[in-house]
Amino acid sequence: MPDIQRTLVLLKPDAVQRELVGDVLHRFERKGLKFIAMKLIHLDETTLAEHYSHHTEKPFYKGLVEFMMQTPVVAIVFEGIDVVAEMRKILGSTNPREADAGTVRADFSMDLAGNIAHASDTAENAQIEIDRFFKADELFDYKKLTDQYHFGE
Ligand code: 3AN
Repeated sequence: MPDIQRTLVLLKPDAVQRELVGDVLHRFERKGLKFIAMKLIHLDETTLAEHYSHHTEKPFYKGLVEFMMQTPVVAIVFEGIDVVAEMRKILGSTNPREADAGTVRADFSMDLAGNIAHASDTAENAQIEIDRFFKADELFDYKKLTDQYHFGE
């Protein structure tokens, strides 16, 4: 049985300001990834403290929070086979200057904070993050007609 997972992606303020939202979404679509929810959210300090709880003691935390509140972010839920790892592969390493060429972060960015997008690192964390940003009735269940070309039977 294929492992159908969900993952949470945030297209960050640098993607919004630099008008890269369409380009990045286009890459996800061309890969065959299926979005089941998408919306703009203006993040607040409480939500960011939860989302970046592993970074709250870091010297860059305050700057990261200010940066993440500059504009609304585009929050997206993707669903599909192995989508957690596939999404992180497409985005590349956290540091855009270390990311492999061809990844979103390598191709579109130079800065650690302004690295275009966040994606969940495990299926377990994805569920926590999806619950943080979406209500159950904002997630859609539909059949994508192109799945047969991307995934065979
Ligand atoms: P990822 O988003 O690839 O899972 P994390 O969770 O280590 O990476 O980092 C979360 C976010 O914190 C990154 N996307 C980046 O914007 C920011 N960040 C991480 N390390 C630094 C740093 N040394 N300086 C500034 N921002 C950082």
